[in-house]
Amino acid sequence: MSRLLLTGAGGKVGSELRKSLNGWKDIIRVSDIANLGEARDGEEVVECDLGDKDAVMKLVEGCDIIVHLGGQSVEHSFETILNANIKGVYNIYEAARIHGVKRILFASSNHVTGFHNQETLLDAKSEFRPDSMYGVSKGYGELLARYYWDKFGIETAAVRIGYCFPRPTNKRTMSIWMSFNDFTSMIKQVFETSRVGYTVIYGASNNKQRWWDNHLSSYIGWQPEDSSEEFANDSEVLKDTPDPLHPDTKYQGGFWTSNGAWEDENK
Ligand code: 15L
Repeated sequence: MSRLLLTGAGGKVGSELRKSLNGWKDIIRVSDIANLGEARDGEEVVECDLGDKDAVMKLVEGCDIIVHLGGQSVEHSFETILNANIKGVYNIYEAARIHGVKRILFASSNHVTGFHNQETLLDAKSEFRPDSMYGVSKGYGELLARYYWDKFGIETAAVRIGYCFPRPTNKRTMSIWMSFNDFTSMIKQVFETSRVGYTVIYGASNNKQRWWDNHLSSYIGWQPEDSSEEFANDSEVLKDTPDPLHPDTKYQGGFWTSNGAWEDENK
């Protein structure tokens, strides 16, 4: 009997993966802080606040592999990020250690490296240059995952997700778009390959304009099949004529780099 835990199953990406991963393992345990409704065939539903260590211990018990999407997925207050993305990711790894989970896919983000120029081709060794407290928290998650691999032998693929939505909406997201289909195939490949160790994968489809080079994780064997080119003539994309000198256009993190501190903007 194999059981996959999918955290963050109520989010935009999570709800797609909830469908596309159904039936891949005997049971998919779907979890979120939000109500996920009735369990579907092949599912167990667990409502869980990732910041609650006891609840996360119970959540992880009995699972073989984890796709950890859960947490705060955009910029927010430090307190919210602390609970969901700092305590939350620690609770997941600690529960994995206690319950013997051997491999995790951790949903990191392109905002870990958001202050790199759009002209710079990044790879898994590129320096952290977070553009938000959210990006900082994802960098923490990557470091924690690295630590749990070196010290406790728990394997992780940390995926710096670009823009995982139905379609790209502007020039920036044309470069960093990842289809749900490609994300699903990546997840399956990460858990079906013999060895992962600790690796960083940039999560983008086979787009024409690329900012990321995944050669350091090529041993995983993931080949994205979709491309943002099929949306190149969408009116939304065509009408996006960004000012090349504006920080939103200069940096990979786009408008995240020019936003002020969340605390100032939400007084
Ligand atoms: C992310 O990390 C967010 O979760 C997603 O909502 C998008 O904003 C994406 O980055 C992006 O960079 O556009």
